[in-house]
Parts: sequence; C-alpha cells; structure tokens
Amino acid sequence: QESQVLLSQEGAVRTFTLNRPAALNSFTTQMLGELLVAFEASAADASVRCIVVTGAGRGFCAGQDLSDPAIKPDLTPGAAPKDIGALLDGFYIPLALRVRSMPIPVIAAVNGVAAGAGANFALGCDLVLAGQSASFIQAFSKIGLVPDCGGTWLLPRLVGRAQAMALTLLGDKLPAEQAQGLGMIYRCVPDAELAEQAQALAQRVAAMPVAALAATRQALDNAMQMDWATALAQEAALQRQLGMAHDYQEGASAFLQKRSPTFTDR
Ligand code: T3D
Repeated sequence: QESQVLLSQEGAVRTFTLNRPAALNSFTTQMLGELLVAFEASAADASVRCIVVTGAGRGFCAGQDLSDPAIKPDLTPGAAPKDIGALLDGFYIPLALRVRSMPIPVIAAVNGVAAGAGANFALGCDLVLAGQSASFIQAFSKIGLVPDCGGTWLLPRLVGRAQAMALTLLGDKLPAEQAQGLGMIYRCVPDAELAEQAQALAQRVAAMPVAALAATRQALDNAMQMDWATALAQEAALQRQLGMAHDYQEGASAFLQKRSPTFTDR
C-alpha cells in the first residue's frame, strides 16, 4: 500500500507531505492514521525539533475524502444513514489534540487549497505560512455539516465572530492574502518561495528552546479561558518549571557570555 504521508528530514526539521495529489490530498482513514503515527513518532524522537506539514501537488488538503465508503451517503431506499461522527471520534479529534499537545512547534506550509477539515487542520498548527495561490474554504456548510477539526473554536479566536460567522456560514473561498489580512494565518508568501521560507522558518524555530515554545502554546491556549489573575498564576507556574530547566540556564548564560546558545530541552 502506497504511503499517503511522505516523511523527510533536514537537520532537526521533519516534513510531512500529504500525498494524494490527484484528490487534492483529501483525508482518507489511511492518511489520518499515518498522520497520527507520524506525529506520535516525532514527539518521541529527540532528533526532531520542528515539524512542517505541506501537501503534494496543487492542493494542501481538501478535507475529508467524501468518497470514503464509511461516510458516502447510500442512496438505496431504506438504507441506514452513516455515522460520520465515528470518524471524528476515531481520527479527527485525536489528530487535533495531538497537534496542540506536541512537545515541539508545528508549522503548516499551505501550498494550495485547504478546505473543510484540511483548512482547520492547518489553522490548528502553531504557525501557518501559505503560498499566494493558496486558499481556505470552510466547506462544511455547503454539504450540511458544521465546522470540525477545531474550526468552531479556532475561527472566532483567530478572526472574531463576525468574520468567523461569514466564513463558516457562506463557505466562500478565502485567498491566502486575505487570510493574512484577517489575522487568520501568520504570513502569505510568493508560491515559489513557500517551501524555502517554511524550511528556513522551521530551521530557525528548531534552534530555539522548543520546550519553552510548546509551553508558550499551552499557556496561550489555556489563557483564552482564564481570568487575569489565573493567567498570571499560570505564567508563574510555567516560569518556575522552565527556570529550572537546562535551556534557561543555557540561554541566560550564553547571553551573559556573549555566545550563541545550544538548546536541547524538549
Ligand atoms: O466524516 C465526515 O464527513 C465528517 C468530517 C468532515 C470533514 C470535512 O472535511 S467536510 C468537507 C469536505 N470537503 C469538501 O467538501 C471540499 C470538496 N472539494 C471541493 O469543494 C473542491 O474540490 C475544492 C474547492 C477543494 C477544489 O476545487 P478544484 O476545482 O480546484 O478541484 P476539483 O476538480 O474539485 O478536485 C480535484 C479532484 O479532487 C477531483 O477529482 P477528479 O474529478 O479529478 O477525479 C475531486 O473530486 C477530488 N476531490 C476534491 N476534494 C475531494 C475530492 N475527492 C474526495 N473528497 C474530497 N473532499
């Protein structure tokens, strides 16, 4: 069986390439399973300090493969409707949770259209770069579903309720440049520079104290539902923990000794 997620590594940066270009890399259970294994293996592998996720061909990911027999409507009269919630429980929820709990940063390099769960999988990553010809589509409403893969949580936080409502109700295609303008993604770059810029950004991040970066993600996400005093207490608890770790000793000493630091915590 051909792999639907290609893995490659350059230094401490591992790249996952979604690889079903003829179907715009739409998610099959095989691909989702391979992605979960790839995240798990990278989390456990100290040689990996940053992940880049991108797509093969002209698309990033067109969301759930709608031709999957597990969810494809059976139009035979009297046929029982399919339980598509099972796919969320079995694959999309574990995947979204895993991305947000990775011990290292995850960068999405969105090379083309990102639709449905493909869009929200990308938006759940820590930094989102997109090529100028890429676009984001909350395609769910067009087929009678609600946004999943974290879309209902992510979008209002990223772009505010008014834009989140318009994007999710109307399902219009949002070009990458506009996505950057709305604050939905980190940056839109020329198509020809996307792979190179994503790799450079990932190499830069991989050389940083990634354990502190993962703690920063956790702190920001948690703070969304905290009051001021609780958020301050959370910062103190994380700072206490990080202050005792190797990377802080190394970072602060390197600064004082006017040399480059070598971070190793993970
Ligand atoms: O289990 C559940 O269902 C719950 C989970 C839901 C999560 C979701 O993601 S729901 C949303 C699913 N995604 C969509 O509804 C998007 C469907 N795709 C499109 O609307 C369009 O393909 C795009 C706007 C993304 C791109 O349009 P375009 O014109 O650039 O390309 P195309 O010609 O439509 O697609 C190229 C090929 O990919 C085509 O195959 P063909 O005709 O060349 O053999 C098309 O059928 C295939 N493809 C694209 N998206 C999907 C797909 N095949 C299966 N599933 C897809 N989602």
